[in-house]
Amino acid sequence: MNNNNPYNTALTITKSSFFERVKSIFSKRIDYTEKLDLIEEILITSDVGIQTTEIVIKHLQEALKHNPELDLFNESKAVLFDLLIDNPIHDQINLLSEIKNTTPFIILVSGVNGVGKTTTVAKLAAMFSRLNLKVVIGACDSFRAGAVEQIENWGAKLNIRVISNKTTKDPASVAFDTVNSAISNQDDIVLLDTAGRLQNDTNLMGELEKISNITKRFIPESPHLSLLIMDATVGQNGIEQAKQFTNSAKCDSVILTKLDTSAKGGIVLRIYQELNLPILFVGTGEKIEDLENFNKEDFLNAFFSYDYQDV
Ligand SMILES: Nc1nc2c(ncn2[C@@H]2O[C@H](COP(=O)(O)OP(=O)(O)OP(=O)(O)O)[C@@H](O)[C@H]2O)c(=O)[nH]1
Ligand SMILES: [Mg+2]
Repeated sequence: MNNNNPYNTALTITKSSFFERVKSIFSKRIDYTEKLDLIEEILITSDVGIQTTEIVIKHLQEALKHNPELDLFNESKAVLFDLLIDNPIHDQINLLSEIKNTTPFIILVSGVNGVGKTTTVAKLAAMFSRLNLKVVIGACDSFRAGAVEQIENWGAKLNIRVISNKTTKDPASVAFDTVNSAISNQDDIVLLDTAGRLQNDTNLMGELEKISNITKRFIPESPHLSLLIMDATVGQNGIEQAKQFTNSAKCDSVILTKLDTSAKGGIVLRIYQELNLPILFVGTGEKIEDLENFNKEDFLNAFFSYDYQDV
């Protein structure tokens, strides 16, 4: 096992529930049909999703016809690997070169209540700052009490400018002030933290569009990146909510938070398969440095790193 793999710790809970059950399958004296049924159940309850699970099981059934001794565990891993599509447009290296060529690079951050948007904005701001990029944050959550103070506190801790306006309830006007300020201050990156909202709240969803329209007044092709923040612990409901967000906020990429507290790391597969969105980063804890680049090899290696052959 690769000890530098950041997902080994982040996936501890997923792995313990997933692999404890895989272990029980391989220790059972049952035939392949029963083993496939159990693998199917495990994939579904780890939140890999029905569509993806069906693809894996059909593939295993076919492959077993040719090789009855097939290593089901490694074969499942290989199928899942192929399903995690590469998206070169928004991988981290391309992101940095896009940022360097576009000033200011505007990032809109949205998502359901409490998924970790504000914390992720702070983590991203800290990461970009470490790369010597000049960052400004727009406190566009004028909805929840205490939201502006929360991001201002992060700004003070990280020494990063935060633009806010406690006298307005209009987040688009804060976005306006932030982009305006970024242009005069020659900042590299604008991060817009927005209020948590439910996908069926048409007013709040409309606000997201209004924020995008305001940034377009300055730079027509902005926001350059629309990030959907998703909480790894939410499962099926989160996927349905995300589908609505991708319509309203035209999301390009996902940051998946709380992977450290989730038993359902399989949601990663569903984001690729059902939302057709790449994952740019994952949140692996509450600390400012707990943000990792998403890398599919590392992720699947950690997901499948239980050595069942020792059982
Ligand atoms: N364990 C863990 N906790 C996280 C992670 N990201 C955020 N959190 C915690 O999740 C809680 C909510 O985080 P916020 O950043 O306030 O979430 P939000 O989406 O901005 O919330 P609203 O603005 O109310 O919609 C906080 O307690 C964070 O510390 C993560 O990757 N892992
Ligand atoms: Mg927030």
